Amino acid sequence: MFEQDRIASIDADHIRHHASDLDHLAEALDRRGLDAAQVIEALIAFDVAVPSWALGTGGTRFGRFPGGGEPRTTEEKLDDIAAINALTRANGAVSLHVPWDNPDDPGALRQYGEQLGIAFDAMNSNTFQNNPETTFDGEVSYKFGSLASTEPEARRAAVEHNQAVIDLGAKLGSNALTVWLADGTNHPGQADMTGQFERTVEGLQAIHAHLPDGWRMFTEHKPYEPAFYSSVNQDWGSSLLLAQAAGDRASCLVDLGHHLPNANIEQVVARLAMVDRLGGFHFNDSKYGDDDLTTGSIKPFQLFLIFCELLRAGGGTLPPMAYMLDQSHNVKDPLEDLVQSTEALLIAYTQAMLVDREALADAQESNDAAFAQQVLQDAYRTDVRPLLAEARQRQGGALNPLRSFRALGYRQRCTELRGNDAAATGL
Ligand code: PSV
Ligand code: MN
Repeated sequence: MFEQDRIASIDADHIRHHASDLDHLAEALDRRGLDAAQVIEALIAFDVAVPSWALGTGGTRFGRFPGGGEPRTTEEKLDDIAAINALTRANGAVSLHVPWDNPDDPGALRQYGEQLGIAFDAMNSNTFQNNPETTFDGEVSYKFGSLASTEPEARRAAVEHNQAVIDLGAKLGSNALTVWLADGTNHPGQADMTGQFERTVEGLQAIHAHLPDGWRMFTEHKPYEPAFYSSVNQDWGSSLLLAQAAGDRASCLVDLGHHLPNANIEQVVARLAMVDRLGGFHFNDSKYGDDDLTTGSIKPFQLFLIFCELLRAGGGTLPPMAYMLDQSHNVKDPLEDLVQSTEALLIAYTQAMLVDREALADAQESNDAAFAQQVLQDAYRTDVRPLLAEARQRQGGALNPLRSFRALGYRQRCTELRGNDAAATGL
């Protein structure tokens, strides 16, 4: 991967300015009664998993413009994650999607991950596409749904696929399964919506019963696409009902793009955390729908407010759950986009740590809306980037991961090695 002294030599010209920016910020925080050292420690502990399906160029149904040097195998996907993790020190895990990733030798892949310092986060099943193994080469189809299907063979295939994904994950050292279903309808009257939901509950219960000790499962909701009239798991209410019915180790996963326009996502987060059924996140950003854009690039204030709710739920610390990215990179280099998203997450998290939570609680208690807003804005308007840089530096990472990624020429080397036409599996 990258040699440590190369990362350090790129930063050598910038280290003096970084030190003075950090001193200045630490002093300002100190005046506000905040301890920069504590924030840096929390940042060092934070990690967000990279989705294996987002390491190649994405596309839309209108086309795809590959960028060159894309990973050809799951191993090469891990190489890419290890490359950015060497710089960000916050991407030490991968979230696999089966069968887009379907290792012949899970033990060897696990070992490969260990060598690179990459762990296996939540596994993702796929019953939104037929695949020869689980749908027996066309004998069974998910065209009219998977867990919700009226066809018993399709439901059985979907349950068995999810159970097989759990078995594979157990061999890799993962401990969670995310279930996102495309099940729904395109036309009013096409299906009995109650029947669909009841069948889905039955399937999720069978999958839940298969979880090994220490495993969790997540239900991921989404209002539309690919189903455009109704989705079985369309919002956080349905997701909560499904998780509660599935079993006590099931909770809800919130993908930031899976809400109808202008939904108050921070409130969704607060509600699910309150009933102890918030299991994890797929971070991304959106303008209109499930746009899968760079995290924090469109609504950074919303991201900050989500982290405020998470800290509220954790009594000042981030609750342990599955923090993952889920994006599609259509015009940017996927690795650069992931680096920028990771930075945006860390910024939002840091700003949330700077909120004077006592002052906010007092303002809320006394209905002082103006002061409550000021407390939030004091934190949100702080440029916290020197704290992030310091956290990375202390772990051997880069002061500025994007600058270093370009200077190290990783993409050029991948293109030489993998070619211009390599296409990663995934979206
Ligand atoms: C669906 O849009 C989703 O957000 C789910 O997490 C899928 O598993 C992923 O994208 C990839 O299709
Ligand atoms: Mn998702």
